[in-house]
Formats: sequence, structure tokens, C-alpha cells
Amino acid sequence: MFGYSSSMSQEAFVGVETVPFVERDSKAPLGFRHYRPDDLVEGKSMHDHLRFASCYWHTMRNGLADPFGSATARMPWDDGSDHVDNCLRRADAFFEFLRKCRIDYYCFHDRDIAPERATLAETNADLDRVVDHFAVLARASGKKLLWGTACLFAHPRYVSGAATSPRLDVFTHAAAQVKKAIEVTHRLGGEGYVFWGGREGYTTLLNTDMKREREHLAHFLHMAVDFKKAIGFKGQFYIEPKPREPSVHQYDSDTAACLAFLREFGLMPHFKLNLETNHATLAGHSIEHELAACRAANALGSVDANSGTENCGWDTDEFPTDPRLTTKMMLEILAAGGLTTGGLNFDAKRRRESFEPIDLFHAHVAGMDAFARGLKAAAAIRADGRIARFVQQRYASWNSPLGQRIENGEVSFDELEKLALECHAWGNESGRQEMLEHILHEHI
Ligand code: XLS
Ligand code: NI
Ligand code: NI
Repeated sequence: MFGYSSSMSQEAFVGVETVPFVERDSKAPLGFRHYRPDDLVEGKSMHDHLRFASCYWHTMRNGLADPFGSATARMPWDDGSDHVDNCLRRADAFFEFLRKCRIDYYCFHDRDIAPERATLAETNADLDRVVDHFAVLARASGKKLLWGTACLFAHPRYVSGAATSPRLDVFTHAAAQVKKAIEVTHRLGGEGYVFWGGREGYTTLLNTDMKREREHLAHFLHMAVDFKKAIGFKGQFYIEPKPREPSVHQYDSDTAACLAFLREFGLMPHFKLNLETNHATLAGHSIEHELAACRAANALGSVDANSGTENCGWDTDEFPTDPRLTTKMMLEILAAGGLTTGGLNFDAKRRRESFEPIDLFHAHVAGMDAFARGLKAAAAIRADGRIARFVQQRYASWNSPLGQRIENGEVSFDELEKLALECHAWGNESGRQEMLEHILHEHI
């Protein structure tokens, strides 16, 4: 036994009630002004559209340190030790948070919930103890694991990568770690599993065999697929693109690179993508671009919902509180047919100055309300129909017999040359960007 006594009776967030639903113009300090889980939008509840998740690494484990200063977050439920009983108390606090904040899903890395010990066997044993406790808390509360993952980037052993390490012994250890992480995700009824390649890249090509590293990564992922089948885990596998930080260059840098990788190595049927807003901006794209690229490939899986400071160049993981951003995201998500296995996981942390426990609520509620507004606005824009009609009309020439034959792959350059030699005029029309932006903003 670990001297652990359940803190169920003893609240972590003392004095915080379940976040109330308040009127839109309410001045209450904390309340949902827009999020109404049961309200129907396009025939589906807001709850089921948005599938909000809170992540353990930021909500429970991020002390809010930055490269210039130490942790500021107050976590009265946490004694700062790595004893198992502290891990269990933390889990109690987390589930209390989920309940009070009306969030039904969560995500974690193996090492967020239980620490690394001297040997892999000891590490796994303690992980099992904490997972057992998660299972009890989840059963009692109805909260669900959106996805699990393995931390393959923090430990010094992974300094040069995990599945792309130049060292076979490191690759081997990473494989065992992922096997265990998939196993516990399965045990907790996880609906997905994420691969984010934090160190799967390089700092200089002077010491790197890129071809070999990418092939190793592919073998690693194939082994994961085989293992998943072997244990009957039905959750969706995701790859999460990110271009840099911590590596200078990462192999899974953006949607296009991930899709190319998955296709090159025959992994496309087994993976979808988990797109993160701040990673898109670091890659020089907007999140709408990444969502649209994914949608076109039928590979949109889940979303790590955050935002970043455009002028910083670092993954600042801010909460997504801007309804313009969430509207554009929800337009893409609705167009893709919605989130099914995935959700909106707040891979986001409070600012270092927002160090009180109540700030965890303010942050999540602001994000949830922003997405509720985005969902309503996106549905209104779709019902309005002017933007969709404009796009359709813009491509109308392709609906002609010739356009259809080209789209079916039945036309050659010779035939088009003949037509071009006879035709002396083009019929371009205005793209009307400003008019369309005006329509978009009417609904926000
Ligand atoms: C880091 C990533 C990470 C993944 C999970 O930038 O976003 O948090 O979501 O490993
Ligand atoms: Ni993420
Ligand atoms: Ni991130």
C-alpha cells in the first residue's frame, strides 16, 4: 500500500462549483455564455460536435515555468513528489476538474500520469497502479479517454530520437514503451492513440542518415499497427504533424509531409491526423489550410485545439479564445462531416501569470465558449449558403462536358491545344475575397 487515502471527500478545487450556464450578457465571473451541450446544431448536439478534452500534461503537470523562470502554478493537491500516492491524488483532482468543468474526455502521455523508475519493469508496474485508479475514476464519472500517447521526447535517452534514434537500443526501448502505452490506452477504453514525433527529426544532416531514419520510423509504426491488431485495440491511430521544436526539422512536419510519409510506406489505411493549431502556424500554414488538406485526403481525425502568438515562432500553446479562429476551424470540421473518433483536445496551457487553480477553469471555459460560438457561426454560414454558392459558381465552367471529361482523366494535351488555338479569350471573374470576408464576419 502507498499510504494513499482517496481525496474524493477532500476537494482539490475548494469553493469551485460546477461551471454554470449563464445568459449571454451575464457578468458572472465564471460561466458558459454559449456552450449548451444539449442544444442541437445541424441535428447533432453541441456536445457531440465538439467532444472537448482536457490534457493531463498541461492541466495537471505544467507548472508554467518558462526558459527564464521557474514554475508559478499553485497546485495545492500536489506534494511535488513522484510517489505513487501523489499520482493518485493528482488523478482525483483531475477528474474533479473534468466534472466541474463539464468536460467528458481526457488525454495523457504515459509519463504524465506515472513517473519513470530505475527499470522499465518498475516503471510499468507503477503505471499499472495509476491506470487502475484511472479506470475506477472513469467508471464512476463516465469520463472517457479520447487518446493516449507515450512520451518519447523528455527522457535523455531520446536525445537523438526514439523510433529514429541512431541507436538500436533506444529504438528497442521506445518500442517497448509504446507497446505498453497502447496496452493501457486499450485498457482504459481509449478511442484513439497519438504518435507525435517530438524528437523524430534532426538537428544537423552532418550526423544524420535521413533515409534510414524515416524507414525505421515506418517499421516502428507498422509494428504498432500489428500490435494493435494482435490485442484487438479498435481505437484510431493518429499522427500529429509539427515542423520544429524541439527538433530543428521534424519528419512529420505538416499535413502534406505526413500524408506523403504514410503513402510512401503503406500506412495510409491505419492512420488519420491529429492537427494542432499552433503547429500549423509554425509550419507556415493556417489551421484551416491543414484541416482542408486533411479533409481532401479523408484523413481528418482529431484536433489539438490551441493557438499561438504569430510573431513568436515557438509553440506557445495558448488557449483558443478567438471566435474568428474557431469559426474557420468549425467550417472545415463540419465540411469534413464532423469529428467521429476524435475531438477538440485543449493542448493548451495558461499563461505563466495565470497561476491560480481557478485559471484552469477560466482557460477551458473560454476555449469551450469560443468553439461553441464558432460552431454556431459556422452552421449559420452554411445555412446562409452564399459562400458555398459562390465557390460552386466559381468552378461552374468545369461542369461542362469538356470539364467533366478532364476530371475523368479522358482528355489529352493534343485535344486541348486544338481548342486553345481556336479560342482567343479568357473569362476570368473576380475572386471577391473582401465580399466573402464580409459575409463570414456577419455571422461571428
Ligand atoms: C507538442 C505536442 C504534444 C502532443 C502529444 O507540441 O503538441 O503535446 O500533442 O505528444
Ligand atoms: Ni499536441
Ligand atoms: Ni504542441
